[in-house]
Amino acid sequence: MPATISVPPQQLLERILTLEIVRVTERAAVSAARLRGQGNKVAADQAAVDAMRRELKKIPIDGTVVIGEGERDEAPMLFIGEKVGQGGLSIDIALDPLEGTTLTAKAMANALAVMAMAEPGTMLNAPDTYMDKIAIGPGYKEGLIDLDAEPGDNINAMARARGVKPGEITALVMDRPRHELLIANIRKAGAKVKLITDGDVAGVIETTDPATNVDIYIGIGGAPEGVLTAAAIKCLNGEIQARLVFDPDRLGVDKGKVPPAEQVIERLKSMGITDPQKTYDTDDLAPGKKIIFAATGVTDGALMRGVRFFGSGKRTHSLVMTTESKHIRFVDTVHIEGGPDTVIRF
Ligand code: VTB
Repeated sequence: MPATISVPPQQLLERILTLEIVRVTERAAVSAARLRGQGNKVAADQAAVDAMRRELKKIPIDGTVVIGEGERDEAPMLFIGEKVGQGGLSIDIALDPLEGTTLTAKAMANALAVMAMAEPGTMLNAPDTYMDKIAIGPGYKEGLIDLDAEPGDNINAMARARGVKPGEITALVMDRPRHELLIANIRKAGAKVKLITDGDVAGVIETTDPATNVDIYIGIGGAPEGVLTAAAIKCLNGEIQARLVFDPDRLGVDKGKVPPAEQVIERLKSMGITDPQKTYDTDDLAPGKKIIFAATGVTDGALMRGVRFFGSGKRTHSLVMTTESKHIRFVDTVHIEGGPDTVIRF
């Protein structure tokens, strides 16, 4: 009798999709990585999108993109509402085929291909606007940080909780004019500021890894990235608080640079968000009990190595984790090209 493997349906998500999701982020990362350092972020993004879409077709899911490359009209592929997969288990998908297009175009650290899957209706349908965020790793009591508190108060709370002086706390912030005061206030409290030019999904995840020395993430980044980050933070037992931002003054940009507030508010309503000022916590952003998060490094980063190309193939480094099993897997894959006689060296 041939052996059969049966997986109870309630474990399908974790057992089968954990590897499938990595195949998808790996493919996107490899395609984007081929265009590293060429100064063309649009081409790198497109390559990642095409690869992710091709790979998603092979997965046994009835998937709906809830966080994607934008609206159907503006994004030809992987737009919000797009159906993906071969058919099967109903799943919502949040994705960013290339988180850090500029980082990739400039061959700078921390570009990722990212994806999260969850049961239908269990990830916030966030619009393509901005989000004020504060996040920390696991092990702290709830309510330690507060999105509305002064940066110094959050730093002091972290320092007390860790039993160290504020000078030993490092906050990660995106280097933007809108954060000038924030950065000054964090430094005034005595803490260190690590600045990143882009890529706050990787930035927030850094807070969960003691090896990075990053304790807290603070600042305004993308809203879709906020949901992806919440999915990751939830798998890691960390905490994120966030609120949508679309006021040009707060973003430090000229009016005209972002859609008018009325337009954003209408759009929020159509997505089911009636209170634009709401403060979201991790469970509001990613309420799912079954979430899988995966990311593959495109360029080298604090958490993962970027794609390495060698004579007969390439090697990728990914992170995959779920809310269910609390396993954090780093997947190191060697992809061999060529036939059975290929000399495998990596
Ligand atoms: C944010 C951030 C992303 O782009 O969306 C940023 O969340 C864009 O911010 O991680 P600006 O408009 O201020 O440049 C990333 O850094 C990369 O997609």
